[in-house]
Amino acid sequence: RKRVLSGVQPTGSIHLGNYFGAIKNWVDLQEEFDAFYCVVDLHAITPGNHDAAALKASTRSSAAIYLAAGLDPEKSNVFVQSHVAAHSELCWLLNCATPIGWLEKMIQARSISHWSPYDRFKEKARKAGEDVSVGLLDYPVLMAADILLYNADVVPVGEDQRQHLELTRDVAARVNNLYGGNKWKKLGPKKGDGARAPSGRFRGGDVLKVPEAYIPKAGARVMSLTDGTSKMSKSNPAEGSRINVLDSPDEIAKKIKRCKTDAFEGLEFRNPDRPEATNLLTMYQLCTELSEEEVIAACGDMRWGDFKPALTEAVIEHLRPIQSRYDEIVSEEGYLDGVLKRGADAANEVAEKTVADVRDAMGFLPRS
Ligand code: AQP
Repeated sequence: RKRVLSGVQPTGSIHLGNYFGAIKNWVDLQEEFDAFYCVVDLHAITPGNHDAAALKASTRSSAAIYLAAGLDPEKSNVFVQSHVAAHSELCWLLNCATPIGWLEKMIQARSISHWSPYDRFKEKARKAGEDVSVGLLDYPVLMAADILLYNADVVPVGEDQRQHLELTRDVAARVNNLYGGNKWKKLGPKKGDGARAPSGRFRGGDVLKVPEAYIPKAGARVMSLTDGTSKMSKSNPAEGSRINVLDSPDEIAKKIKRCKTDAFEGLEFRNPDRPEATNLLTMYQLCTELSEEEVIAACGDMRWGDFKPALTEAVIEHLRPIQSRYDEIVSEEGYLDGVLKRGADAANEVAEKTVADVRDAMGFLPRS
């Protein structure tokens, strides 16, 4: 089976964007793939000034939301990134094989609108001021390590992450070029052209599998409630800009009541002058699982005053079963920890093997 790997950063509450854009798709992918889904806590500390207690709470609650949203521990390995030490170790090994210019080029290449790594870096760097951390520049290498450790075939990330996958490929190819010649590879009975090793193995071979830059059909994009042109985000200081998966019905109602709309008649998708209309209709469509035509048939003639309660109801109803599963998961003593332990054990087994191969190829003395 092909393997899929993905994760969300525990940098706050998981919102409808993370859920519809990522987690909900993972649930479908677990049927088809050997699935590894982690809470990427090591990525969450790149701002350099995180709150330790909040990180812990957010890591647990993110993992519980993964399960509540439908990830099945019998089908998916759900784990916390920092529980698999190989992520940090491989990141360091890759750091030393990655030219710094590759990272600088990534953040300078202004591309794909506000989803680009450039803007992510600039925005976060601006907030951090002079204290901007090395980790913020380096996180694409950590992401490369995440992917390469598991030989992932599929990495379900948004278009914004395409550059990261390309960097991952480049770094893997460079490690293979630099150190592949040191790897002893079994070539079977047929004679290869490498030097014969004592055990009958031959020199040469790839240390890391270069992943295909395959990005499956992107999940839905959910935009901010207060600005239909910027994405819904955990780090937006305005709480009213997002709906969290764990928001109470009252909070959801309040946020939708106050969300930005426009002064046009009727409701429509994709009018470039009406980003909020597109976003709120999309949210309605995602929550009701209706087609676009059905949404327009039901709501096209509505005024905002009628649509907002309908949207509120749809969001609350969609989230209700997830929230009640969440409550069960967190109240069952030891359940979540058990799932995360089994997930980390399975992840460690794969990741340790990869990092051991890299260590060996790079010339580290094996521990006896
Ligand atoms: N608004 C969104 N719409 C659709 N998908 C989204 N994702 C994030 N926001 C939206 C997807 O969620 C996954 C995990 O995201 P992440 O936690 O790694 O970081 P992010 O993309 O930067 O998400 P946030 O919520 O905006 O976090 P902060 O504010 O901490 O940077 C990814 O697959 C992403 O595409």
